[in-house]
Amino acid sequence: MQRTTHRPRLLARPGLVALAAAVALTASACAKSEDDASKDTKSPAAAGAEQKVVTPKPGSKSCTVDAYGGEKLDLKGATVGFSQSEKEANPFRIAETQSIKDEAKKRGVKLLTANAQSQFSKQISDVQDLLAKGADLLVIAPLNSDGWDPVLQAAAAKKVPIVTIDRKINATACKDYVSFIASDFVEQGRRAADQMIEATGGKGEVAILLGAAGNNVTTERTKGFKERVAEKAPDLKVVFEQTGDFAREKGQQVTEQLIQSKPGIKGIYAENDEMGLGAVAALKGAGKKAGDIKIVTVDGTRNAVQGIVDGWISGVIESNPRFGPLAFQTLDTFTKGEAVPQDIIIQDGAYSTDNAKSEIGKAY
Ligand code: GZL
Repeated sequence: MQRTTHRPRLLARPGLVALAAAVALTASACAKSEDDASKDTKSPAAAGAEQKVVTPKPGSKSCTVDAYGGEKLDLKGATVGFSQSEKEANPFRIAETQSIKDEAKKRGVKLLTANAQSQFSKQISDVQDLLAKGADLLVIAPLNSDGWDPVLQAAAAKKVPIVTIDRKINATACKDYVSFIASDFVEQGRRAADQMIEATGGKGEVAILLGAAGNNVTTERTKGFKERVAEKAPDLKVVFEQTGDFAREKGQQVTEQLIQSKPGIKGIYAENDEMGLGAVAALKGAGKKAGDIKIVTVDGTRNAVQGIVDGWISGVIESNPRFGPLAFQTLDTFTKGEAVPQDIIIQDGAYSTDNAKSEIGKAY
């Protein structure tokens, strides 16, 4: 399966055209060849090509600073606060934070950052702290989808607009936050199912290493996978589901239990690469050979794509964490008074045995 990239569809409304055009520029300007990417002077985490292409969600409403109740301002003179959710042990988080830092630096925007170390209560206090330190705008990568009211009220009281990236918060667009920029996680689950069906021949027992609870990524990646399996491979049965909390160690522990309790398991769908790599470690520890059990994961980290090359992993669906260009383009367009989409869906690539070796330079 070849990696796919799409050209963004331009929309009729001026603000959205400006955003889409700018992002198209960003995407094309950054869609480096592998050689260029290898010469990238940025940190390894952000070295890959920016495969960010944008399709404002079909039917997405737009948001303007007037409708939101904020004030126009010059982004260059503003302070942006970035709240990261999980500890930077996961390459997804490392690349995401690096992308935000790189874009702020490129645009000459003052950036304050905070990392919640995967503790939701800390993320709430982090954001309150960013507001207290004078952030004029906020970019938040939420750990959980619920529990944001205290922050939303505090930001609204100071008229500080919020752009959310990656995971969704259950709140009102263009009132509690301006825009939500993310992958289509249900589609990621569907594409993972396609790869699992191909790897297993569509028959046998498979397990799901679920992501952490309390966020839309886990629910939507699970939904997409199960729907697709039911639709395309009724003889492929999900017989085991347990959370690995998106963590490598937990993914390994759960897989160790899995192969004891389900010795005939044929495939493992890991809802992120870290858990998938934990599963590989468990299989190696149990004396399995590469390919004995088919593993499909989601993210697109370099170690997981290398796992395809080494034969331990069958496929990786990308979840591109490089939100920097899009997040700042959205803030720039919005603070100028132009309309931005309330929902921006990025389009992700995929890796398989067909392209893992040639495209690993785009992994993070
Ligand atoms: C997905 C992101 C997920 C990654 C995991 O956008 O929220 O969180 O897939 C991370 O690696 O833990």
